[in-house]
Amino acid sequence: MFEKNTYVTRRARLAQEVGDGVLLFLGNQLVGMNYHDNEYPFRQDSSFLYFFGLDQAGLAAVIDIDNGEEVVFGDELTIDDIVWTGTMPSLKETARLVGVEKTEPLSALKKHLEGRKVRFLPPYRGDHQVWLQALLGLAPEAQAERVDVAFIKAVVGMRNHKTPEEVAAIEEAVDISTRMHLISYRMARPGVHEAEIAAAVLQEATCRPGCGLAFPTIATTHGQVLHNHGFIHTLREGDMFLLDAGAENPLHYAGDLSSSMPVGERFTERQELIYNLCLRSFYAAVDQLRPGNPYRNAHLAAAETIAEGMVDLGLMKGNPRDIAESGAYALVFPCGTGHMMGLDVHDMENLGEQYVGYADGMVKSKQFGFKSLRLARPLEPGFVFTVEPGIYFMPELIDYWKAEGRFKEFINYDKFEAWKDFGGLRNELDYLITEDGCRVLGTLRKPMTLEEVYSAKQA
Ligand SMILES: [Mn+2]
Repeated sequence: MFEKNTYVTRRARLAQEVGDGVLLFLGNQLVGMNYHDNEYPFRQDSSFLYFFGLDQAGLAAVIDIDNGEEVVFGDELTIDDIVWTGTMPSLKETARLVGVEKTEPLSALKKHLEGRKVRFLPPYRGDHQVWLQALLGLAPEAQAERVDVAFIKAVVGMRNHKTPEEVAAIEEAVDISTRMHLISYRMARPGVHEAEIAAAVLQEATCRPGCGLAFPTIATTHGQVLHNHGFIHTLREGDMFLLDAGAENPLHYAGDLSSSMPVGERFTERQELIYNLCLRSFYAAVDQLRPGNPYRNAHLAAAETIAEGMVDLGLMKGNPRDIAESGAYALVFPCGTGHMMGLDVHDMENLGEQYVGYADGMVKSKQFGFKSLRLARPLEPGFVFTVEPGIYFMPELIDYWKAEGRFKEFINYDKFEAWKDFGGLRNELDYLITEDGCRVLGTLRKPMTLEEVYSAKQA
């Protein structure tokens, strides 16, 4: 964990910003995979980590603003527990490390909340919904509309601005992530299984104490399928391989990178062409990264660059800016250019994209393509996010739009027929907004140019 003062200061600021009531934090619990005691790896709730730093299961906490009190609720180990877990520091001792003097058994939490103005964050796990029901008498379906917007906004306002110690933690995660990717460049060869590369990437993340994956790895020769977790294919000469993988550092800050590479020694001519177009769209987005400029402009710059390339290839027609603004670009780029990143790889997505990635008064589009833009708001110093435009030829989507005649003023559907077997690719890096611009995170360079890709394969 960070120094005690980090957590004390964060809680004090949160209490001041919300103003009154009792702020309730439910820590995560162990969850059974196929029976109770065969558990998924434990991952603490990120807001709980941010404000209380305690990385163990079965805790809750309150910041009682009205009474000026902070309490961590949890049960001390009994001798029955110790037989299985060994001796652990007491909750009292660990709570003190984050500046909380008062601990109580979990059973005391309900009484603490009775008759009080309780503010809570959106639950994203079934057991939290059941727990909230037991604590507050609110049925799960009634909880979404009772979440506390002032509480959410205060948490988002703080967590969206990374401090130097958080940036250092993220850079540690990004460096591990880069090492994971460098392995994939060396491994992607004809005859290798996707699963072998996924396993090697996992090994690189988990061989460091306290580290792990920040999200399930994508390691695929079918990059056009955006979230492809199957690992069922064998790499063949002529394929492209896409890796989207990232590590968590021991404090659970994330890195998130993507790489695209040829399986053989070099891309084909057509693959090189699309790779370079994707790279140009990447740097067109990066050119827009500075305080005050909405990230939506970075997305539009990437979309316009891709549209230009599509026009040059005869796949699209018209003015690239119009293709970008109309949403027609989404045929080959159906997702957003990037997302906030921090303790969660999609930072605070559980609190609501509207609050995290959009400023007050900005409305998130419902249109295909734009609706997947998780980050659009004007950028501020301390924001950390990804940049990951991609180009994807998805036969199902091409056929679907073609049948509808969607955007036929911009799209030469007949030309697309020859590209349906192309696949998809992207690169992804992580950026920090500084006082006067931006900087890429991490001290190691991930291959980006064709020359770098080819030499990483030889390394
Ligand atoms: Mn990402």
